[in-house]
Amino acid sequence: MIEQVSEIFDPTQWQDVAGFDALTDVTYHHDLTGRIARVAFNRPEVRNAFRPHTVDELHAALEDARINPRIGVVLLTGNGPSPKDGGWAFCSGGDQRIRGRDGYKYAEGETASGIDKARGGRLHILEVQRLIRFMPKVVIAVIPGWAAGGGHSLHVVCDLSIASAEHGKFKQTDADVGSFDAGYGSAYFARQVGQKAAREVFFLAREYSAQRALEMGAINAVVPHAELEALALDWARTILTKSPTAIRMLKFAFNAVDDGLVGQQVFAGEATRLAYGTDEAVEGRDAFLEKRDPDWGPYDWQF
Ligand code: S0N
Repeated sequence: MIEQVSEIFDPTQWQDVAGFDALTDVTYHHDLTGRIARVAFNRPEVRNAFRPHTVDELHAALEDARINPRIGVVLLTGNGPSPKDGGWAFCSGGDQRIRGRDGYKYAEGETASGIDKARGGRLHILEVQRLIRFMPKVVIAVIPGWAAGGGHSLHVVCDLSIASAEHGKFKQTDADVGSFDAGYGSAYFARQVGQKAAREVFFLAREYSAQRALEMGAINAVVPHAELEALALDWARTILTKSPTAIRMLKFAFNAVDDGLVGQQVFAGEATRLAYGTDEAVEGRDAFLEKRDPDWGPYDWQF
């Protein structure tokens, strides 16, 4: 039996992932078919705030899920409740105790051995955002409690979001703490909920409920707390019945309109990959390798 990492985590549904047994700040599991990944913040005593080491682990687990061809859906969530006060969180953003003038620092005693100190000041949570955005798999934010600050931004960048009816709460504290996500966290959020609503969320920095988030179009579903992870698994299993190529092309199509030339590059890369699978492209390659002119005769100029 694997460890009960969160009160609403069902250990009978999950298995540990080889090579990830030394994680401290996140937990990482695969479902029993090896096709769904669950990555969870594991610092419930600070509402799952991330320090640089948390982000390193988060990135490593998500990257492992990205490159695993069996995995089709990733659930990103937060373990809980807090042993201090019973509070729940998805993620409360950057750990404010160790934020310096030039970014987030490894606090004394928190430096992971072997990690280059020069990496400590980077806002590398943005690399995690890009990993979620560009991985050709569906990432679902499973929100059991607070999504605040940079944690709010992470749910924004996920493909789908579902939240606990009882504990799911949202707040964009960036302007309260002199920090701001001027990228996906704000501008893309405005694409989701509209300019007026997004500006209200950031400029007033008030708490809003899961129900209000649903009404704004910021999330996809609100469910009883005890059913949250079961619903996430149900949605993941439904997605896994779909065509993987259709899902990846659709995700990149949804992204492309907001991602400029990078969005076009990602979508175009997939188009090229698909084209490589045609006889026509094989003829082009073979003609070069055989030092002859290509014979495009069999290939029509389709309309
Ligand atoms: C989440 C809040 C609203 C929960 O309130 P609640 O339930 O009343 O709990 P508290 O008593 O406040 O908290 C319980 C314990 O947890 C600690 N704690 C909570 N959040 C943090 C945190 N972020 N850092 C460190 N500790 C935290 C509390 O201190 C308390 O501990 P004890 O019991 O010891 O007192 C509420 O907690 C809250 O407002 N939290 C702060 C939210 C916040 O402002 N986060 C930072 C916002 N900024 C970022 O995240 C920047 C992120 C970033 O790196 C970035 C940079 C550039 C571009 C993009 C981003 C990006 O956004 O991704």
